[in-house]
Amino acid sequence: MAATPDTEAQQKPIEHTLLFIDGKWEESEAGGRIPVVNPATGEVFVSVQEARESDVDRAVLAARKAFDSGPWPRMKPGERAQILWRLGDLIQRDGEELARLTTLENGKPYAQSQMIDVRGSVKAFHYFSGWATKVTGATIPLSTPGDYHAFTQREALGVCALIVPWNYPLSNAAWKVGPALAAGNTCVLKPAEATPLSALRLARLAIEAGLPEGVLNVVPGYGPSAGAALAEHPLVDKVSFTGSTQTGRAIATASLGNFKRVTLELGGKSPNIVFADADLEAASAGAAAAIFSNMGEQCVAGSRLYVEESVFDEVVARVAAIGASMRIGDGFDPETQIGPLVSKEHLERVTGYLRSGVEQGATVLSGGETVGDRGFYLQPTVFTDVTPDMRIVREEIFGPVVVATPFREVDDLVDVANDSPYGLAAGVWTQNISRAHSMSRALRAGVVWVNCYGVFDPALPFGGFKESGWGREMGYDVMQHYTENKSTVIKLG
Ligand code: TXE
Repeated sequence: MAATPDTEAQQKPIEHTLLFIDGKWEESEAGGRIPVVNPATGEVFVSVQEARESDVDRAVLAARKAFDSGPWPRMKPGERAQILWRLGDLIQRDGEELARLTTLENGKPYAQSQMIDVRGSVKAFHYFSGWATKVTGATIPLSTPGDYHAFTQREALGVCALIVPWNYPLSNAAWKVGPALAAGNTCVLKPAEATPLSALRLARLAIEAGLPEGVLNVVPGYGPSAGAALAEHPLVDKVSFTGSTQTGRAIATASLGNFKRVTLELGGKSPNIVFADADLEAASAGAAAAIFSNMGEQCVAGSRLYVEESVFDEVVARVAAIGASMRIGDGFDPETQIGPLVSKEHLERVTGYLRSGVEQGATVLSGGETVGDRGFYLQPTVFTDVTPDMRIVREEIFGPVVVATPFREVDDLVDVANDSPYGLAAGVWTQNISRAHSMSRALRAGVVWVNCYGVFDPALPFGGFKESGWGREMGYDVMQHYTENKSTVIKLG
């Protein structure tokens, strides 16, 4: 494991640790604090104010006021577009600081914080800035007797509660804040308790970009208190959530009180399928990246690897070798390829899966051990000799752990690949174009990547089939989830 580099990045002060409500930095009413742990060291390096129910209430009231009587929903779409574009520019300007905060709170390699989290957020705000001026309705020819002019228009929903997880703390926020604001909504963003810092920094940039007060509020807090208070709040019109399927279910239930609009981006157990005719070097590298990048803490992780029997040993050996060669270490060490898992609890959850795999008879082909005695490091791990009933095959592990299975018949393979309560993503590696299309059709997943994996774009709809969620993020699809469709009928003559 790489040595921990100097602690300059840790020692620079953290500027924003208060709640952001109604355009102001506020103390929590109950005075609670959330300790923020650096996953690379296991040490608390700062604490932020903890929002409880009364703070969430203040934030929702601010967002309500900003929606009901503030300038934002009434502003010309072009002006909203300019502010969102500027916010994207400011994220780019402060990219180094945002990447530092992301690596400090999440642990991922700094270069990945820059390339994926920060750049992804810039792209999201720039892209959604464009939608502010392009959400339109239609004119509808009626067959009703009489003469009418009928048309639809898409209107903002109101107050959106945006509840995000810790694996991509900044870009997950951007994926929600961007479209919500482009449509003219106001928001309350609740970052995950482990990763509040980049979201608070985003709030500061929002003021600088010219967002009116109350339009974006940021309330770090715990799920069962602050998160649940948002999901239940009668003045919230919509919840957009990314996180576990279990919490998604709780949010859907809690939101029923006033029938909030709900979109959910939940877990996955995505199949990644390698046919013998694939470019095996590219497929093996792609399969390794699909599960080991971001420490496997990705909803789309290619966590079930299916390889055609004739090339199984070769591909799996290559994936294991890539995993074994990855440099594990502190995310601030430029040589690090795989950082720590996000928290002690999460490391324990993942190692619990490793134990269950061994107990249920699977073979650890490579990895399988924690690393070092400080921080939350785990080796990239490949399991073979797995059976479909094992917990490591059925449940989302959310760590750098892949289960590999050989296949012979394509029909059986499709059944096995689809045999999951999840349906978020899938990968297919083949040079046969007809097979690529037929697999894409047969796989029950929100996105199918062929000869690539994990390709995201703000223009590309993203979301899950089955228990992987409700609705879509990105693209025009998401704009529909942040607007209501209103029909107007005018009698003529
Ligand atoms: O998730 P939670 P956790 C999966 C992954 C991981 C597991 C648990 O398998 O191992 O979830 O992680 C807020 N009402 N994913 O416990 O609980 C919480 O504060 C309202 C997949 O961290 O789903 C945080 O902001 N909100 C995933 C957010 O929900 C509540 C990303 C996510 O936390 C709440 C993360 C409640 N009752 C984990 N309880 C993905 N799809 O990418 C918690 N929260």
